[in-house]
Parts: sequence; structure tokens; C-alpha cells
Amino acid sequence: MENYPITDDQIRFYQDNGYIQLHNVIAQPEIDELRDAIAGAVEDRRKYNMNEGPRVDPGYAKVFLQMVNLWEHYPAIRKYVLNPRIGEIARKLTRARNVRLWHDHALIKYPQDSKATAWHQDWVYWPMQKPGALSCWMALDEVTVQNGCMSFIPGSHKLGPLDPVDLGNTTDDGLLQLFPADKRATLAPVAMPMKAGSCTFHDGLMFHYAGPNVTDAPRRAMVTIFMPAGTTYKKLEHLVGDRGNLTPGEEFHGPLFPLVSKE
Ligand SMILES: O=C(O)CCC(=O)C(=O)O
Repeated sequence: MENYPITDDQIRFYQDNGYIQLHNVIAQPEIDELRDAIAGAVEDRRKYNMNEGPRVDPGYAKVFLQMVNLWEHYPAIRKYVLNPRIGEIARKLTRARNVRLWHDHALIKYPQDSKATAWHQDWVYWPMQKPGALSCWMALDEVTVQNGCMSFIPGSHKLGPLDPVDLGNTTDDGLLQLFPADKRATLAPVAMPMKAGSCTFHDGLMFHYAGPNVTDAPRRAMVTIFMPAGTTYKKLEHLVGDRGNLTPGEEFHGPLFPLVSKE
């Protein structure tokens, strides 16, 4: 796959606002491959009863079904995740020399009795000493406000980290309530509807949200999280487990955190 063109203006936009939306990043055959592989992963989970972590929390289960590190098990997902096309966008947006994979996850927001993904920042859940890592949220269905597209608050990545919230058990605006009232008034969310094959990238400190899915069909997204090479580990319990035997302060490295794009 050829590189997706990224302009200097887009890099500046990402740096200033903490997110960017990019259209038609992958084409229909790849969307279909990813959808099939994710359906296979859902089937495997059912077959082998692979319930993990917070997914057994009924509150969290209504937010989405989350399956992590699928790249290690499903060749079509591996091909997508390790393809430098997506990693290269992450490298350019962050102005990093190289980027590594932190982890992937498929996020399926099922219809009916669906809960919003409450406002939160990702970095506060990640075992990293410094911010800089970012997510690519790839839509595998057309996403709208009705089925739970992402929303961002432009520039909020510059506000710094707030306390993590319990995503399964918080009010939708739980995190925003932590802001002093005068600051809250200046927060202006923007929704990110888009077609399948388009995506957003967001900084780990970006405040983001996705509403409940009130349609009749699942909303499927494939998310890949990249970190600038040189990112160092801090001890923090995380859903993917304590991988790679790293000691605090050590650089993420090795086959569990592959380099996906290099200068
Ligand atoms: O897909 C969602 O509902 C939320 C995704 C999210 O929070 C993320 O990718 O960081």
C-alpha cells in the first residue's frame, strides 16, 4: 500500500488541536478483510469463553466489546496493524523519528441498551512516563452521532492529564465535571461522522467521547495505538497486561512493541 499523503498544514492542525480526521485511508477490500477478521475474533471469544478484564463488568459491556492485540492472532489484522501506511501517518503527525505499536483493539458498540463512551483521556490509563502516544480510530462502518461516532474537544490535549474515570460506571460527562465551571464553558466538542475507511487520529491527552449506539446495527472500529520510539515505561496496571518484562524508565522495545514506521 502506498503512503497516504499528509501535508504540513495537517501536521500543524494535529499539533494545535490534538486530533485530525482523514478520509478514505483504506479501501473497500481492506475494510471487508478487517470486518471478517473481527467477526472471526468475536466468534472465537464466544467459542473459547475468552472473557477478559473489565468486559465482565456489565456497565462496561454496554459501552463496547473491546478485543485487544488481535494483531498477534489474526493475519488480516496483523497485515493492517503492521502496515507502515497507518504508522507513517502517526509518525508524521507526532514528528517522531520512529513509531512503535503499543496495542490494537477492536471496539464494537452494539445497538440496544448501549451506553456512551464517557469523556476521558487515554494516556492516563497507559503505562508510559510521558505523553506523546496517539490512537488511529478507523471506522469500519459509516459512523454518525446516532451510532456512536467519536467527538473531540479541540485543543484539550494541552490542558494536561486529569484523573482517570471508570468508563463502565460514570456519567457521560463525568470527566468534564472535574473542570472548574469557567473552563467548562470554553469546551466545545466537535463530532466526527465519517464513512467506513476514514479515520481519526487523537493524542493520548485529547478529551474524547462517543455517544450510545441508538441504531439497529453494530458500530465497528479498529483502533491502533502508536508511541514515538523512545517512550519509556512506568508501572501501571493495564488491560493488555504487563507485557515485555520492562522495568520503570526502560524504553519500550522488542517484538511485542514492533516498530511500524521508521525515518
Ligand atoms: O469507540 C469508542 O467508543 C471510544 C474509543 C476510544 O475511547 C478510543 O479509541 O480511545
